[in-house]
Amino acid sequence: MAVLDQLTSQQAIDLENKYGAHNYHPLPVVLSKGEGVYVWDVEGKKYYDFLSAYSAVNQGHCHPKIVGAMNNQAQTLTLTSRAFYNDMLGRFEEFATKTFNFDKLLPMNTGAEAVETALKLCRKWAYEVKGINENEAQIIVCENNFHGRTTTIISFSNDPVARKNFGPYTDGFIKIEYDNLKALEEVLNNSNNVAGFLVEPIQGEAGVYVPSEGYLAAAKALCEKHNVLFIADEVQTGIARTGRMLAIDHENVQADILILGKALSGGAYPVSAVLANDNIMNVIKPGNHGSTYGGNPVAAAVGIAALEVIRDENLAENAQALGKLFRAELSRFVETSSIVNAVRGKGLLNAILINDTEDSDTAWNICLRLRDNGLLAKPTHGNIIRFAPPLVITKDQLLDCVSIITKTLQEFED
Ligand code: IF1
Repeated sequence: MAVLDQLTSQQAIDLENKYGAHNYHPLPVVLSKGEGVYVWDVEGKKYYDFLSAYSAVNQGHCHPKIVGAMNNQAQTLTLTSRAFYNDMLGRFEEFATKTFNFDKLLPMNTGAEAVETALKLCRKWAYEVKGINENEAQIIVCENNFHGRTTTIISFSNDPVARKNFGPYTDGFIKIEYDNLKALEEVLNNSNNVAGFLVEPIQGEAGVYVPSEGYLAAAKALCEKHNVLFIADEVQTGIARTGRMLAIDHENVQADILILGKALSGGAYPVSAVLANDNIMNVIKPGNHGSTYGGNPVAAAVGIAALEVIRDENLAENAQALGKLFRAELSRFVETSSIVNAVRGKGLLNAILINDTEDSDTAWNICLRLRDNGLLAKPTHGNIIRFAPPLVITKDQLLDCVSIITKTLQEFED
């Protein structure tokens, strides 16, 4: 069989099982086409995508403006490395820094790379500006965090599956309870070596935990009081997903270091970035940090187009309005449901809590049935199902999906 011959779903699955590392347990569906809120499997069945590649495809699959920008740049100049300048990076940096109100941007590729960049930047600022003794900087993180999968990042994870047998681990992190200001204040009052506080504005992987109203603003105020950098990981919550350009915008919080990824490229190409003002970013000198692909012309062209689509199609406003509708509709179902305990989220980052134990396969079985019924979603931890469609979804499409979800859940009621 020639490599590009049409595959059946089973053939594709068998190939991955035989030749691919088993670092995922995908839902058994093999996708071959995407457009807007829809994806198709190799047999031609159509689905609503309610995961959006974990909020990377906010602008919808294969958005013509983003794909057009990528195609055009890919036929012009793809990669120069940063050994030379290119005519696209500065334009992306200017557009993105003005969009998010920062002096400077450091371009990377994946979210984890951007998180690692932010940690290095925070530490260097701590030694050279704040004056902490070298190698003594501490960065506060939250229990049940998810910031990526590099060795340093999993060093401060408490997920045994992501962490076990990858030691020895990186030092210099203090873990506190999420959404607990007293825990943050206690650490800040008792240590002069704290450099930063790294936080997800909503904990996505942990199960779409939305913190108490005012938590982020109060945490930022505590950081300011103690000359500690507030580092917002908006890789999943950013780029209009929660109904504002950034999730921290709901509380008018300006991060000291902002981390972006995923939908910064609309799912077309790996693009991530770290943004900060000069008093922080200027500690980075030539040779301190970099990446072969970081800031390449295609990433820059795609990043500009992806941000223009968010702006021009008012996707934050759409996420805000349709997110409220989604939670209102699901809340009505929850009132009389024996299988769903709650619905929670912000904008179009939502989740339902299934009335079963974490180690049950009920949420998985519900996702299999949702797949059969034409909607793709996946459980996060155990009994929580995340719902995150592309932000280009219309009201009619959303109500159609609410109908699919509630009818499917009905099949699992007692
Ligand atoms: C997987 C989770 C989501 C992220 C936040 C940084 C990163 C992520 C807040 C790193 C990435 C992805 C990774 C992907 C699945 C997905 C995920 F389930 F892993 F936790 F979304 F919740 N900060 N999240 O959510 O970005 O390096 O992946 O570009 O690893 O399975 P990345």
